[in-house]
Amino acid sequence: GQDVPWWQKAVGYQIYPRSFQDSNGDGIGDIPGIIARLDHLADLGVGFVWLSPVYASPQVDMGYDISDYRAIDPAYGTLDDMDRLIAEAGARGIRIVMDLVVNHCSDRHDWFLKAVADPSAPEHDYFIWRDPGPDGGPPTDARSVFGGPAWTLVPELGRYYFHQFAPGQPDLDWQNPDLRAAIHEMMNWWLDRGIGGFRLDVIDLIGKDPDAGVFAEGPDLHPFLREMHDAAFRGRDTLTVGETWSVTPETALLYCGRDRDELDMVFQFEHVTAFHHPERGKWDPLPFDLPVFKRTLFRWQEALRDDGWNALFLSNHDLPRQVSRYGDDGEWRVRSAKALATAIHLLRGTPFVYQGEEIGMTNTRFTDPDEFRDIEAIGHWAEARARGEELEDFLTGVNANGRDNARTPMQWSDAPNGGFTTGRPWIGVNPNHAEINVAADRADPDGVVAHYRRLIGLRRDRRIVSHGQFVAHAEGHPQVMAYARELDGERLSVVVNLCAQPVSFRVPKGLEVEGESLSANVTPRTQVRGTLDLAPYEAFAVMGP
Ligand code: TEU
Ligand code: CA
Repeated sequence: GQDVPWWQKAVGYQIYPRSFQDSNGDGIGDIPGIIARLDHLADLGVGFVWLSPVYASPQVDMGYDISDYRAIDPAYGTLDDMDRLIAEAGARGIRIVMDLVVNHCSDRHDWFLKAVADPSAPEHDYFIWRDPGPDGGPPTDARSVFGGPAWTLVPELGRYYFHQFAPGQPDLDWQNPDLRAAIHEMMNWWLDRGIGGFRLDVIDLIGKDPDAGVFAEGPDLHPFLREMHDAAFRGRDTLTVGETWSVTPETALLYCGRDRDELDMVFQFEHVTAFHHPERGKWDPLPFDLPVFKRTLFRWQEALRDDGWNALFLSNHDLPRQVSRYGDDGEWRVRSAKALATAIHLLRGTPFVYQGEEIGMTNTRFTDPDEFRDIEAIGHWAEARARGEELEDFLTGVNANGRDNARTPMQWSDAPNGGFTTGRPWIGVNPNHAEINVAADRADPDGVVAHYRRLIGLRRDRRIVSHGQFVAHAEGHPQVMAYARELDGERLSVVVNLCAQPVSFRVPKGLEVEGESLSANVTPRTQVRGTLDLAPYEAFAVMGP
């Protein structure tokens, strides 16, 4: 079809390497394990992988603390394994987009070791150092995302360094042009190796001014992104997607507008944070509210209607399993997993599938802090306990929104540990792996995988799915998400009942269509008009003139 970037017709698949497939029995997923599972991705039809970090790392934050940007962590494999993954994936038409964490590195990175050993070393100024505050304590009251202060003292220097995240993740000082040049050089080193692009971790933070208390979307952010584009992306057929928790529909085009020469897409999180308590955040989840959910997604469809491009997702390695958070992980698990996929995959933008989402994997249940592996939960439990909070209250939040829910091992079969490892897994496998696993789901022609494969195929093959204009409908309807896509006189009408009750849905005029059933999770329909009796979690799409 018309010359559009490859990633506007492709679906991404996020792999969290530690939990995807172990190949050597040490209980930790690895790159040879990923290579062994590429046929699963090829069968799904995804066009690229977003690979969470596999670089050398002490694993304080599961690889989001990089100690050598040009080395693969031995637990995951070698650079040869990485080259093999790029080649094997490429042979299946799948690009490898790597996670790049450059807002901070690890405190075990050579740069930081030199910075501490010798204040006059050039690497010292790759980081943000400040003298103690007037009381001898941290320079400001900034807090770490993982609990505790965002400043840590290096006694031998008598100075504090800034870390938005763990003390093991010192922020890099992007004000330093030598640091920026070193990052750009490393990015080109990877791009020259044949990767398909980057997912840029918390990239909205690199323009920070900690003295002014400005952390996200600082004054230098866009100049730095334009410089990065010129230094590493210009002229390459890559995909760049920024993780930007602070972005809004009003600021999105500053990142991904066609004439901005910065990034191709950004991950926004308004449909996630809409259900976080305003004060207590994710640890005190608000009940799902469909009109709020729809209003957010529809607002983003409008905002990027003529420029920019949406990244569409409900799950990732930081988020709870979507069928538990937004669907029904009990009686209607399979059908609601398909309904959520239909709702997201037929919007305008590039959908991302998180490993396990394609078989309707669910949250797990934590009963003891010893089961936590995520530094964020560990850090926030320490603060909650210090505040005298009860464990069961904190566990409610962890079981609803804790990041470890997404990090339990991929469930491949009903073998021990779900076929993920023959060893002792680094994190507990969800007990429901005996029923919920790839082998079982694939055996069902009506399984969740089959539904995802079809949706992914529609994006690849039907221009109305990839490029049709979005039209919102029934925005206020409390149970049904309905919208249309329109292109060249054709309409694709999408209707999704996102609740466990039957619903009688009066079709708005602008949504009416008669024609071909493109997708259905109950019975195929060819008509959208009048009043429809929708079954619980029934979802379908009909295309016609
Ligand atoms: O996440 C950014 C981030 O801040 C999230 O951890 C989020 O704020 C948190 O889950 C509370 O909702 C990115 C990575 O995706 C995450 O895995 C890393 O831990 C973090 O940055 C630091 O690199
Ligand atoms: Ca392993």
